[in-house]
Amino acid sequence: MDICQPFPAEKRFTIDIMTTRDKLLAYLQANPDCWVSGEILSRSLKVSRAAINKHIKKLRHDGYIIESSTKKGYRIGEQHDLISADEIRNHLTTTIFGQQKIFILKETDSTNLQAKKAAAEGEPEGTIVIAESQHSGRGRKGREWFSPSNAGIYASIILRPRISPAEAPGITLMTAVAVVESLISLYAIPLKIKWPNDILIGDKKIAGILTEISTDMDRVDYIIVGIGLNVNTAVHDFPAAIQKKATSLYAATGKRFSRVTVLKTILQEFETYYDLFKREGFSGIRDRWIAHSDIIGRNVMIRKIGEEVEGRIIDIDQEGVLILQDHLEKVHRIFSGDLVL
Ligand code: BT5
Repeated sequence: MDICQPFPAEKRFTIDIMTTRDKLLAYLQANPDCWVSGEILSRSLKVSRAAINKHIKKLRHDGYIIESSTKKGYRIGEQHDLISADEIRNHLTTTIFGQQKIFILKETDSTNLQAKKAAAEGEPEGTIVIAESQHSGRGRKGREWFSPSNAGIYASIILRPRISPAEAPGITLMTAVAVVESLISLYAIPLKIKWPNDILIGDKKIAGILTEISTDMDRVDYIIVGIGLNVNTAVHDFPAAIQKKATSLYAATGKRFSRVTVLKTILQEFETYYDLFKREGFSGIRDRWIAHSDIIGRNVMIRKIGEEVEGRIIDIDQEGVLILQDHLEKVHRIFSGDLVL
């Protein structure tokens, strides 16, 4: 079909909080690859043709490819999944995360670096920096995070919790629970947390978390939580070095997903678990973390700088410290490191 007739606005958009821009985009996306006349759009959305024109220009500026024809109207191509602040806020029921400033960058070095700058300039808790792509996306210890455009979620959140620096690693564990529960609730995908900051499908990594902390005397000034999640990346697009150990929602299921939907769900879950963490510390989420991590009772090796410890994980304590028993029955408290199963 060539020319499409969208449904009347009142039938399709019963919720008032959608902006004209959201509705316009939803109209076009609901009719991919077919023409929607400017007149119908203006009538349905109850705005002037000039207003439609203005919004189309803004959408194009944001990166949407929208064709126009004087005779037929407007047409958007399929597979548009751009992240915008309006779409994130649409129907979002959080009170902080997603409700403060959302910086959307087409390309940046690292959203964690940009969020740090914003935090140092005084941006409040809940501020988010998101990038379509990162050319210096970072993992822990200076490792790289592969961040191609239009495929993944690269987001950094500013937190200003009243906790001591020693409690900060619990934020990574809490974030992992929030990300895993978001994806399970949306798509019922079997995921596991690999201590401390990886999320896996089978033995392949789908997401990583980078938590960075800035202290002021013995208190936390701010924490940046960076989340990298592979959504629509195809296996052959991963660099050779990680092709065998990385995956995405698309690679795991064969389906493409809306990054905005995933991100919104993560923000909702993040807020729930962050509130719980602030009230009860890690002990409030410990049971869930254990259920998602499948690590207690397993034999592992923990690599730290200049040191390796081998043994069985016998517990994770109320503060989120791993308890490992080596073959001499010596008990080690593990605060950080890389885990090898
Ligand atoms: C992490 O580090 O897993 C933390 C990744 C955090 C990325 C986010 S994106 C938004 C924010 N801004 C940033 O600059 N960073 C954060 P680590 O545990 O050190 O794991 C890094 C290792 O994961 C690399 O050495 C690769 O082996 C692997 N890797 C890199 N890119 C990957 C990807 N896209 N998917 C899966 N594995 C990847």
